[in-house]
Amino acid sequence: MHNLKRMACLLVVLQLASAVAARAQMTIEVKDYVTMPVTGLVDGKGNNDVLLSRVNGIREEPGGANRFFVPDLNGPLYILDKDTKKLTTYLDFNGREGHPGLFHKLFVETGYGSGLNGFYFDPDYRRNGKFYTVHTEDPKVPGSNLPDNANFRGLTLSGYTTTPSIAPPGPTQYEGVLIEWTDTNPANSTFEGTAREVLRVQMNTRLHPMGDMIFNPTARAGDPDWRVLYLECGDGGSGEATTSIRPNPQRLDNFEGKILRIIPDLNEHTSTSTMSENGRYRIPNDNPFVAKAGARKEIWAYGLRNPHRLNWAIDPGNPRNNNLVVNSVGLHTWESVYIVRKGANYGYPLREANEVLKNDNTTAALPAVDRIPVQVSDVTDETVVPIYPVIKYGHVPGGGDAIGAGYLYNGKLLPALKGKYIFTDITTGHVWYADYKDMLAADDGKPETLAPIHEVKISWNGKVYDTMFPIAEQAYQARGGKDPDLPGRATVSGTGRADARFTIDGNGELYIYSKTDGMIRAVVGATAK
Ligand SMILES: [Ca+2]
Ligand SMILES: [Ca+2]
Repeated sequence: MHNLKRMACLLVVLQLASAVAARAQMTIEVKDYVTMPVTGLVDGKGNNDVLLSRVNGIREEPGGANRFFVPDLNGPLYILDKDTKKLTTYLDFNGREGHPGLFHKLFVETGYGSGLNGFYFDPDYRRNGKFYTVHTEDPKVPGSNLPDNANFRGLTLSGYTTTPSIAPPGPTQYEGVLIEWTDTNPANSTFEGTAREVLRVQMNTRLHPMGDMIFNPTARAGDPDWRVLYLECGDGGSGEATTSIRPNPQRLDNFEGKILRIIPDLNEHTSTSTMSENGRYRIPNDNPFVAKAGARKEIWAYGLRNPHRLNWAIDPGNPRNNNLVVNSVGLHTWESVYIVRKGANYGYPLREANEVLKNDNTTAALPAVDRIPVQVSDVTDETVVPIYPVIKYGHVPGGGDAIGAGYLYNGKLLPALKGKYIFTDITTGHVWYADYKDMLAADDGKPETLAPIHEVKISWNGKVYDTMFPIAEQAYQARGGKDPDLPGRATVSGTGRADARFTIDGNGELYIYSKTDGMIRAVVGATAK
């Protein structure tokens, strides 16, 4: 009896302890890492020139070269020496109207994701010097769509040709272009070598272009995923339109609202793939729609609005838990994180997060029979159960307007973040984490189960903040920014965009960058208490 009582007591204590642990406040410490050159305007009035620099991630060069490659959506691709913090312009994509860069039709003016919006190293970069970029072009700008190497003489252009655009149904405005670059001498800070256009995709509007891409970091030579590229294509604004383009994210005959899976190198996986229509890349035979008449064979998953950040969550203890994860920006109601499954339909624009999206773009509860039609060009007689997110948050105070990048932390510096998926809201600058095990548990086919998310505070220069917003605000003002708070449109934050996103280095350590203030900050500490 006495023992039982003591055990009951112990249980209560244990439960209390776990409740306290669950509520422990996570705080990350961030430190200014590098100040990016201003490529916007301190008194900007437009959509994108209000941002001091449109830094769009950090990619660490494979092979221990101690260098970051840092793309700015406005055009420059910098090399950043990790020791000296010196920035060198390696390539510049902005060749518009007297700008010195490569592409006369680069489109950066409007649309938050427009410009140089994709950069990724080939997994075999150390041996082959290859990397991939995506940028947006405006076909209406006069002139050639071939690269202009006048200021990048190391780029050999003999034999360079563009490819026919692959267009979605309906009117189109802009194009996303995927290019493979081969630097014959990766040891220096200049480009010398060749480039090859791989894919050109037209989009209905300037919204939600093609952009982010990633290779499976655990794939090795001989594996089916080795050097196989996952490439996201936003819905081009189609899904929220009230015209005939609205079903495009659901239609399997186009690339909008999809995650694509292709083999850029024509010499790779030749016996287990087929040649693409444009002859510039291959398509793996195990893609889900290769045998579906009228469907694009490149599609891996579909029904997404703006799946603008891809990441691989790697569980060192259990490779079966390794997953491609996508953060997708919602319309007026929900922001979502999805675990990417082969052939999955994430529902947009018939669903937003785990609700119905109605034709008037408001949401409603799911129907009792939760199936949606399969569409190739027209609706087929098949139906499918939509796949639902594992994380969502709302467009409400304390939430945000647009989800940023997220990562399952696998570095060494911040043990408090082990096993946690950390992510931002772009406009409000909120930071949250979810336990990865909760995300896996929520990936159960049940729309109502979601991983709980936990607010993360931010310590910077000796003070603790609830969001990245006041941090970006102080730096923006200090750098001469003329907006009274922060510039940019945002509904929930109300007074501008913190524009905060995470990225990781080669060791999986976190950095947070903000376009508004043009700063990259390193995450140097994390405590939960
Ligand atoms: Ca070089
Ligand atoms: Ca679920």
